[in-house]
Amino acid sequence: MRTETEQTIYLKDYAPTPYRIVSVELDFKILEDNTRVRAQLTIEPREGTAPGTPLVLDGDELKLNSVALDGAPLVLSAYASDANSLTLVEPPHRRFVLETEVTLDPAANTKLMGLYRSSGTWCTQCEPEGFRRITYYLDRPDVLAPFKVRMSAPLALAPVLLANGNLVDQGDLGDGMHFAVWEDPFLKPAYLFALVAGDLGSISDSFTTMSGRQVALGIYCTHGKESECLYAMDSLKRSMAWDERRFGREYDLDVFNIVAVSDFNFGAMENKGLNIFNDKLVFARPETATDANYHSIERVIAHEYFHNWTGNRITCRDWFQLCLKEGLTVFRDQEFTSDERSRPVQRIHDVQNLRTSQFPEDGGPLAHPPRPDSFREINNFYTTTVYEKGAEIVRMLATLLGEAGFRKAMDLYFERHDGEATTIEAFIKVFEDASGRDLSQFATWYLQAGTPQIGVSDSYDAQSQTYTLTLTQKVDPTPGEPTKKPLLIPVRFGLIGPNGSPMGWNAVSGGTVEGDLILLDSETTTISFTGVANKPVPSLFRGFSAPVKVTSSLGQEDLLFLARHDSDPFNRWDALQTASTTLIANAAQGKSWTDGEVDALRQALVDTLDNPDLDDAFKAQAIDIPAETVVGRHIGKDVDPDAVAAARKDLVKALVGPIADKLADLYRSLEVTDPYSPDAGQAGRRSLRNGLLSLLATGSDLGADLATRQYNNATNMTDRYAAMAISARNWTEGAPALLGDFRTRFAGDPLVFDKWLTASAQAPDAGVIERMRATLAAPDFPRTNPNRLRSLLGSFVMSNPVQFTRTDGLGFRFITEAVASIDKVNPQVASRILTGFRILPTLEAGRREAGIEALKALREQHTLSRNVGEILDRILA
Ligand code: 0A1
Ligand code: ZN
Repeated sequence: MRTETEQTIYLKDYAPTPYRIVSVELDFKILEDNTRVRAQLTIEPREGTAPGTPLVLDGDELKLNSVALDGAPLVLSAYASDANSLTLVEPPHRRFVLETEVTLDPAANTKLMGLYRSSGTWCTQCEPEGFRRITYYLDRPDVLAPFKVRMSAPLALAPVLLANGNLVDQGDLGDGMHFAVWEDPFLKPAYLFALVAGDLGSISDSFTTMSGRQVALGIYCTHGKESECLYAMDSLKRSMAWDERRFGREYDLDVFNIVAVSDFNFGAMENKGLNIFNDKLVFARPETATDANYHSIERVIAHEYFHNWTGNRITCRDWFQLCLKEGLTVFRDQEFTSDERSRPVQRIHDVQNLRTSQFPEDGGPLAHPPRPDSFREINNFYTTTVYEKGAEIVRMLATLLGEAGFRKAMDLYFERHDGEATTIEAFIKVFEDASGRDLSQFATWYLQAGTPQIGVSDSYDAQSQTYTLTLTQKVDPTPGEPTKKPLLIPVRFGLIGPNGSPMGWNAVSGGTVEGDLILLDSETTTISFTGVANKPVPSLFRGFSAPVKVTSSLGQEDLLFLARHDSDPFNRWDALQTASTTLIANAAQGKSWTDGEVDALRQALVDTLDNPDLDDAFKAQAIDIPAETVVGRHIGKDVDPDAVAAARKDLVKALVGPIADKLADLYRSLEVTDPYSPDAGQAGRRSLRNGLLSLLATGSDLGADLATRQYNNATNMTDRYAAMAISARNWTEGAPALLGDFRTRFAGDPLVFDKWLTASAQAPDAGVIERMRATLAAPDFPRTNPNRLRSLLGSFVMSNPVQFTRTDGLGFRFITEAVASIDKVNPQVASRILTGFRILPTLEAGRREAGIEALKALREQHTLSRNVGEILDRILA
């Protein structure tokens, strides 16, 4: 295979740069055809740097026009330059000013890193290593400097000129050109640099901070979309208020701007004072956005805003520490949504997400620790492990320290590290110092990959009224880590008596129990509880207190007992999930369920639906039968996705059959007649109604018609999309017509087109690949837009296991061929789609071989980017 470069970067090689950048002045001349960037970097050697040490600045695909030192052009022998670096052979041993000029072609930048154009708007993406595509620089997060940015552009093309910080000057330059100067007083790494120039509409608002300062808020977008930004603005103001309340964090500039763009590699970016967003995470109106879209907008607006403290004011020393800002910020956005909406419902949502994406990553060829110690391409490490497992680790710290202890530690973190680029070690140290606890064993969570598997066994001695619980922990080997250390695992728990109420105990021996927490710190922990009057049912890992898999000793009967009686809503939900996952997994492996098992599960579902004390959103989650991919993961190896799909369908039929009319009545009764609102109450009602529709479509004859009717009568996108997607996933007779109508009805709206692409890619019928090929080959398919590509191809690999893993290899080859062509345009998007192949080791041999063959062909037949090359090698290793 030929890839760009094969170099591996190691954390152990970290060393500070020999020079520091004291200040940065940038001048952008933006013209229709190209952009000229002049940089004035004031630089000085760090203490201890030997005279004559070369200064090596990073570049990436740059074209150098000129270079000068302290105002005088540099002679050729004083520097060396190519597209990827600029080296001053022997810089002065004192403070000096380096001036460079480069010319960029933003319109040709399809990688969407650095300065590029999206629908005519000039915008930037610099995290993690995009700034080096704008100018030669020490492009790493531990180089912090104040930035002043001057930009000029044609007024007609770019009346709006934005950058980080505060606007300090602007004016007309004649000849149709104008300029603006922005200054950011806060020291920042280059990855937080941003600039936007374009013809944009906007909405504005303001926020008064807790110390009484006024902050001007703006959201910029394509003209005509302004009213679709109002929910994002509302979310922003709520985020600002919440961060003051929960963490005492106040915003620090006079301006906070957000810009929505159509071409973006991720969800959004936290550039200081100028967040840039994928427009799908800003625009919302009821007719085109679903409740889930509103929920994501609220969450991501909050996430990027919260980065101002956890990421910007305190940043990462190097990219191995990415989890320092991302895990913590995801934890913060999860907490925000929990406080704004329903805590149990949000927790279930987050755990579902962890189980469907992080667990498969952690148990497959792409497993890596939240803080990795080597990489070839850092862009491949913006993973669910760094983000979501990272958040779980912070949540465990919060659990261990308690609410007040956690807040005290966070206060210390902000106080101690404000203005610094720091590390996971320093973060842990703060928690140790604030709590007096030794967290050295806990730190292993950051350093070790793999999901711990917890074994549970128990016994009860009636005579001595002693209940004994034995918990074991084990982590399977992951790539490069054959042996594993035991972790410190907090288990929030309770014991439940035969009548369903909580049980107490007199004394505990054999392990560490703090209140309702058991702390596991070794491979096996046996704890005895005395004074337990009856044999209890244990409720373990309440609220999902640790990111582990539990192999429970509980049978179906005990699980359904928990589903009814546990005071912990998470464990009630989880008991139902485990009960149905086990039945489907066993059936897919030839061990069918008994009528009694299905009757009991059905009754538990009905009792949940009938319970007036539970809210609709929770009920919707409770009746959700685990996806095929979740069951496949539970089986773990030699998985036959056809058998799993068939078993899942059979179980839903068996559950729904006798109660189809009751479910249909309930479905009808839940129609929302009030005007649309995205609030949690209304959204919960819709999700329950759509959950029922899904059960009816898979498990009875009633669903297909109900879905068609719902589609036609829908007054909002949530209901219309659900009806179409449910029809497509069950490939009902009406599905092709609904997909056809949807496509024409919303032609011209790219974000709605994404919904069509997603639903189309999930159709389980044998014709799906042919249809996707035709979609991709259409001359007007926007091949360079990440959202379109991810909606079609990402949805297919992640949620259509039956067709993706076909035995004839057609699904695998469809994806590898697409990846090869996308890689030439946008390697980040290509490599992310390729990660879907991490499923291979879990598949039965025929499918696995077909997948490996497709990957080998990709490696042999194409010149691949470093991004794709690394993922490919790790999966094939
Ligand atoms: N820091 C952002 C994520 C992000 C990473 C890379 C990007 O472009 C390649 C864009 C955004 C976040 O956590 O939201
Ligand atoms: Zn983030």
